[in-house]
Amino acid sequence: MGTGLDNPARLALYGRLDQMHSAPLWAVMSQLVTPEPRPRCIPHRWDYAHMRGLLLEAGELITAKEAERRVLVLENPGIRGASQITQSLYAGLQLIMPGEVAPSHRHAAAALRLIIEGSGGYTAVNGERIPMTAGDFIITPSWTFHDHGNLGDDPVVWLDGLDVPIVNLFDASFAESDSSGETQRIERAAGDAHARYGSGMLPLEYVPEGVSSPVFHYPYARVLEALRQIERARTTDACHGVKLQYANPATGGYPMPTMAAWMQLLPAGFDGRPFRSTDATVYCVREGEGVSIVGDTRIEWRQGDVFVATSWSTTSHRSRGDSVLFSFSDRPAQKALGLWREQRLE
Ligand code: 1HN
Repeated sequence: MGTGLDNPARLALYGRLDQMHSAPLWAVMSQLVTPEPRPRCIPHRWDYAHMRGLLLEAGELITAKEAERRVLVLENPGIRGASQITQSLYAGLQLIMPGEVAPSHRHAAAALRLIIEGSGGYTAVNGERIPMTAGDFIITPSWTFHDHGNLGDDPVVWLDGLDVPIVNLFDASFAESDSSGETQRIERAAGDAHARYGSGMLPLEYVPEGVSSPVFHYPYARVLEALRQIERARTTDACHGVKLQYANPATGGYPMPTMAAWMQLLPAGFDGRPFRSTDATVYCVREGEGVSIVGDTRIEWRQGDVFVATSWSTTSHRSRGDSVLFSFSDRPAQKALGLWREQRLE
């Protein structure tokens, strides 16, 4: 469609519209309303071995306390400077050294964490101290106080995922430090929530008012056991292998309103069929190695690597040995807004 940029009378009008903080829709409409997603983000992989070296270097130069959070932001190469890994999500790699403390604070943005390495780390969420073990999935729902520490002898590293770009899209950001101190007083034993919800029972006092899971900690050992059990009992999905979704045990729904997360097992030699969905997805390789094809990009991955598949780009996964992939996306937000679509291309 001609937009009239070659027409002097039209151009003159556009100039006067511009002075009035106005613009002709017909000149921009095809950019606003595309026939299908046209992400500015691109598929990309962050090599863990390389990023780990940089993270440890940062560990020598700045303390967790001074930084508040010592994190290397994973910036999508298509939108550098935006502190975003996708159009709607933030991701980063966080390091906490033995004896360090990352002080307690809270914010409107919700966070999830996948522990990559180290033991002896903990995060306290709303008065509950959660031990961090490699592979564990931990959530920090919106406006919950959280602080981190490392009581062990080794560096602890994890992947952070936050819905910061969604919060900022709505101009709904609030944040504050914890006036009661740097480290939360522990009010509930770790595992309290598991004792209540892991049984499949609901506590009598349970009131289904929260929008987020009352369980903040999903230990890896249990997830791996479940994946293995399902692998033995059923055929694997042609696109996704054996894939489990982290759930709010009180509702069966997503753990948080904006973000979903999964762990999937790709058995040795898995050669997945292609699929695509509107939720750009961040993967972190928990175990093994393989190759994913995302659109025209071939991504070779191994343990610790983080890679991102963009919205609506045809994706397929292949695994050499047994592999385990963690992933997260904004699927619950898209579903709540009636926007989410997926397609299997078998
Ligand atoms: C945050 O609070 C943490 O608590 C990590 O560990 C990353 C990125 C943006 C904003 C807040 C944390 C963050 C963050």
